[in-house]
Amino acid sequence: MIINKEHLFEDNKKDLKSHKESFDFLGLKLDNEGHDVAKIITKLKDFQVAIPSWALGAGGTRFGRYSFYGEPSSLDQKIEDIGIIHTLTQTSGAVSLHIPWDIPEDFKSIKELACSLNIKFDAVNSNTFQDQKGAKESYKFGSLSNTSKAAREQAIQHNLDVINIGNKLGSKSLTVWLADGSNFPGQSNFQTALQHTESSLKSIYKGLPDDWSMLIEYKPYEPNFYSTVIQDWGTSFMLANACGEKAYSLVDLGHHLPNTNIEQIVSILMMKGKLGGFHFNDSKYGDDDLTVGSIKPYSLFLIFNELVYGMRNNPQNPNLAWMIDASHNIKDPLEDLIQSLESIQEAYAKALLVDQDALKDAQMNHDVVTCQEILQAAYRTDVRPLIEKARLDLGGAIHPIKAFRNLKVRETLIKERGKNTVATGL
Ligand SMILES: [Mn+2]
Repeated sequence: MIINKEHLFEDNKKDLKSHKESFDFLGLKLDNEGHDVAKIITKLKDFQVAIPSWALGAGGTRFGRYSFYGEPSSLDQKIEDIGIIHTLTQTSGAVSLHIPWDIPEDFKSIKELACSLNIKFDAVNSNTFQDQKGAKESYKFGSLSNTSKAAREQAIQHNLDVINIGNKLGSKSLTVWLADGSNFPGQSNFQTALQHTESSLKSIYKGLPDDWSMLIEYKPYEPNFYSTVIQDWGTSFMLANACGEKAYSLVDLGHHLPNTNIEQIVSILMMKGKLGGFHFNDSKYGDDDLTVGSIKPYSLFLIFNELVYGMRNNPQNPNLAWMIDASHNIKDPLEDLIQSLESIQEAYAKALLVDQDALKDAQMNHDVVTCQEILQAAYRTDVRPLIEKARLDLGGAIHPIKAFRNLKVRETLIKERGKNTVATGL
């Protein structure tokens, strides 16, 4: 399904008047406060978040999975789904492929399809957390860290194959997330496991094209419940430094123990020029993979405040690869992604409103109350009219969820694909 632009234009008409009124009101207020509204809107328009190829179908837990009707059953259909979200939101102009779940059969045609929908190929993701059909070696006891040289070599080769696939599509980065670790004390030698991991990552790094980067993700626990080899940002940072200047840390919001100060991690990594990518989701307890901004929107804002600070003040840090890494167990996956995109844009827009100079002054004067006032004044601003304006200017929907329903997207997908399709890899 491809959204008919004329139908979308017609649908927007219903909300045009109220949008304009709220935008004019907010625009005037921000203008009076000294903000450059046009510049903020340009920044919002430029902000694109990749959708992972595994997020278009219903997710599940180890207890079960409830499928969603009309799910995409091929890579083509997944890219079409991202095209639908991008047409409505104008902020998801990239796909992040998971290999081997989504290896293109025909590179040329998949590139043409993505191009026709204005979708770029972002980071490619390797998978050494499960055994693949016909694989000689098992990852049951680790991949890049395995005590078996043959298993390590198989995992290294897989990552090199993923780079090769990404290269044919125009990707420029490889994301490595390792499930390696141990379930019981004494099972694994911490030092040997880390040494093996470092040397395996260096072998992959050697195969990286010059204009590529390697993003190293960390996670404290799960699937292993006693130790994880790359458990935290410090370990990821250490490995990125050991590999070289094209290797970076990747922060996934859900990959932290409760109450970790993620904004501080973001800030320090950017100061060191080593924050390469970002995975958005939200959580209450662990790696819950919930809709972005659904549980802790203020934390998300504080993280964006540091990201904006870093983007302004840390030229040593590269442009970030942004991606939503969530799982949709009970919602329509496309509606869930639209909600996540909206939350990301909201947090970004609010962070752009923080008066960094005034904050610095207040910090210098040890005026703690004013510091909080400055942050919360930005956070409490309802920035939705700015996001609507950015979308509308680009031809998107004023209210993407409403448009999704008014244009009967899910009904059409079910009609086209049937009820019982299942997205690959889930
Ligand atoms: Mn992730």
